[in-house]
Amino acid sequence: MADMNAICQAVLQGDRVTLPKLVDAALREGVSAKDILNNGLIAGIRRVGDLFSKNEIFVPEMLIAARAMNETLEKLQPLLTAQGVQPKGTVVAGTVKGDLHDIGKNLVCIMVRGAGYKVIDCGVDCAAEKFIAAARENKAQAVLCSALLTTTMPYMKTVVDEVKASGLPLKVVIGGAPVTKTYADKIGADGYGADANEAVLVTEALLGAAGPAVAAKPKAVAKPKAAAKAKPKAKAKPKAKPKAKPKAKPKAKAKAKPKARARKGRR
Ligand code: B12
Repeated sequence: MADMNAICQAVLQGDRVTLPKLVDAALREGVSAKDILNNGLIAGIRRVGDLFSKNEIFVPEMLIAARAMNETLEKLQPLLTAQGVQPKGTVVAGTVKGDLHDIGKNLVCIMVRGAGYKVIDCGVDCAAEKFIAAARENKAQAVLCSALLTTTMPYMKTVVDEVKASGLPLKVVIGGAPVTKTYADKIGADGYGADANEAVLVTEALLGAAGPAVAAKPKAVAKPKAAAKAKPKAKAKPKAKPKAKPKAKPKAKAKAKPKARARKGRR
């Protein structure tokens, strides 16, 4: 019998060998691509997002999981289209003008795409006009804007202002290392996310999570072995215990979520 929990687990482990085999087996058994997407793949990538938010896995594990998920999604895409599964919405994403950092933005794109949205990646060094043109062309509902430099962060206000001036029904969500919830509120952005998982949660909150690709809650899934191996023993801590290194100035929306990753230059 098709094992959705095993698919979920394979995403979590980033296991590019086992995952397509499990998906093929499930398809052969007659499970719909939509069920595989919702109850296996999305459930798995959500778990990845949760663990990432809790600092229980880190960027490399998240990228490995996302790569396995994306490869499988590409394979499932024709079947999903044939079965009439529509994306939950469309967003455009990019790093603002003057800024070439794209690792965080790419993670955001991967996770939001994994959550069932169509993501138009505008790349780096994006002027407001580029975001707006892409949103107009693709009938997007939101702009996800990233900045990593304190010198480029103020350009997010230009994006917010120009989006408002465009008259398009677009939400603007911002994020990136120097960005805070307070700053997002100050410039009139509609949403802020501290990491790629929050990018998904905020997008869902603003655009609505309901739709054809809503994932069921995953069953208990073990942490990826790679993550456990990668961490030094000293770092291992019981799940319920609060994090040892809270940030001096936590982001307002981050629900006291500290970042264990070194973030020099973060405000
Ligand atoms: C890698 C890196 C580079 C690479 C970028 C490669 C690439 N393809 O991205 C290169 C070498 C090109 C680079 C160049 C520069 N860099 Co640099 N760089 C970094 C570094 C080390 C890591 C950034 C990173 O990828 N982090 C990992 C990702 C996963 O985290 P993240 O980007 O924060 O994204 C997460 C969240 O913020 C959030 N998020 C991000 N975007 C969005 C968007 C939305 C909508 C949401 C909801 C969430 C969200 O989700 C992500 C995933 O969880 C940082 C140091 C640091 N600790 O951050 C410096 C850093 C950002 N760089 C810095 C500087 C100064 C520069 C340069 C100016 C250096 C120079 N003198 O040339 C240039 C600027 C070039 C330019 N015009 O952009 C400074 C910025 C200081 C400041 N306060 O402004 C930093 C902080 C280093 C430092 N401590 O001084 N850099």
